[in-house]
Order: sequence, then C-alpha cells, then structure tokens
Amino acid sequence: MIGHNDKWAEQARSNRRQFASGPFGLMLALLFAVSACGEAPQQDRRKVVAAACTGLTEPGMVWIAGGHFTMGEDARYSEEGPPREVEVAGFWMSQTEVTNAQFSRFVAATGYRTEAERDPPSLPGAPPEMLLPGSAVFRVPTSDNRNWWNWVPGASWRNPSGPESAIDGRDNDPVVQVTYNDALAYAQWAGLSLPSEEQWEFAARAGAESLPEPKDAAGNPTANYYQGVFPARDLGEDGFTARAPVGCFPANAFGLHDMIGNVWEWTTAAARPGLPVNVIKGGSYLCAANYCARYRPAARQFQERDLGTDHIGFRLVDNQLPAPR
Ligand SMILES: [Ca+2]
Repeated sequence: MIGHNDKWAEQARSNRRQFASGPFGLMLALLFAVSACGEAPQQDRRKVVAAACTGLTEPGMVWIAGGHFTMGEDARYSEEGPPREVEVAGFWMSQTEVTNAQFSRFVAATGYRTEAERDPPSLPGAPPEMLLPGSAVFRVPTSDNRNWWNWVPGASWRNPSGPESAIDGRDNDPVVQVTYNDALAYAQWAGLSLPSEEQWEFAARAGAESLPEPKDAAGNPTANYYQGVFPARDLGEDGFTARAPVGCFPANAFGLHDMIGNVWEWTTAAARPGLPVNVIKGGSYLCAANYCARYRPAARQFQERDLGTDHIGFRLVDNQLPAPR
C-alpha cells in the first residue's frame, strides 16, 4: 500500500521529468511539490504594500530550551498526522530566515554558485528554456499561460523572479531560489546546521496552541501569508503581497520571527528514505485559506532537494553551542 507521503514524495521526485512533459505536467508537478498557493500578478507586486517595515538588519540566534511536545496533528492534510510525542534537546536557532545580505556575504567569501546558476540536468524531451540555468517562479495564471509555476531562465537568488527582478534594496528579505543543497552549503560555511523537522516544529509552536490561521483575536494577520482568493488576487491585508523583510511580524514566545509564512523553510527531514526530497515547513506568502492553508506548525510539504523556488528559504540552528548560563 502506498501511503499519502509516499505519493507526495514520488510526485516531488518526478518534478523535473514533468517539467519536460508539457505545461499540464509542469502545472501538476509543481502544484504538488512547490506548495501551490498564489500571489498577486508580478506587475502588482509591492504596489499594495502598506507596511513600512524594513526588517531586522542583524538578527541573532536564540536559545530554545527544548522539551516534550506533541508533533503533528490530525488536521486538514493527512501528511501532518498522526500526532506523536517527541522530545527535543535544547538548541540555538536563528531568529529569522537567512537574508539576502547574509547569503551575499557567503557568496562573496566562497564564490559559491547556487544550483539555479549552474547548467540544469539534461532531461529527455525538455523544452529549450529548461536547458538554461534558471529556477521555478510563481506567476498568476492567465488565459495565455495557465501554469502557476514556470521555469524561468535566469531566475536565481540574485534575480528571484527572473532577469527582470533584482534584490537591490532588499537586503533584509529572506534569500530564496536556494535549493536544499545550497542551504546546506551555507550552513556548513557558517559552522551551523539546518534544523530537523522536530526542532523546527517545536520552535514554531513555542509552547502555544496551534492556530488554524495566523490571525490575532481582532482578525488581523500575524504573519505574511495570502489574504484573498487564491490565485486570483492577494489583498495584501498583512501589508505584503510578496516576501516581507525578515522580522516584520511579531516574534513567537521563543523570540523567533516568521516561523509561519513569508517563505517555506528547509529542514533536514527526508520525505522518504532514499529519495532526494526533503520536508519544508511553515508555509509562505503564497498560502491562502482557500488553498494550501499550510501556515501552521504541523503543516509540511515535500520538495526536491535540487529545486528552489521564489518562496522557499531557510534558517539555521546551532547544535553545538551550550545553553546560555
Ligand atoms: Ca501577504
């Protein structure tokens, strides 16, 4: 019997093949594997942004004391369950997602080239654009292009939506278009680690009851996600219709910002042993109530390790540094 997770993992593993199988295949593959939530059209980006937040410039790490918790839940999606009891040792975690400024320093120091900047693997029957370096970019479907996700040559962490986009002035935005392997390279350079799924979920819960949607008692968004009906229009009621600078939303009880929303975050958890697919957590600015709704600590999706998008980033943990005195 093939479990739900197995099916998802297999779907994610075959992403690249399905890129080559035509627009419908591409759409289906990415709907499954890249968290099919929506956003406003590219030309509308930032125009509805109300927030003046410029983010945290030098975010640090906080000590997560560890403890016992119930991981997973019987929620909307079966891959989140069943709930089970988990013990997590104490660890340090970045207050925010890794930013463009931080990633820039890594690249400057090492000359590292991300996977999106290298020649993509050659796939039988791949369309011409997929022979060029690039990555997956979300675009609102139109009558001419019904794909939600598109392979865009030239898309990379420096140009998250493609060559016409840039990160100038976006130092405090989370870096995106980074694969698991890119995130791992950064972590190794920094002498740190990527979080396990247990660490990530424990930290995201912060001892609190999980909310069905990140809103406060007055109904105001407490994270950067998608308000409106996906994929037609993101109302941007939280102030952002794309990535927000890190730290623009209140920290949770552990001092961590943007665990929910903004960008998905890589974890070390394999979706299934033997497959090059990992678990991502937290949801993103593309998650809407009417679709995806994975802006909860227990939510998870499966992502091919060598495929980035413009709504997946990461944060780090330190498993070596002792607890503060
Ligand atoms: Ca938003």
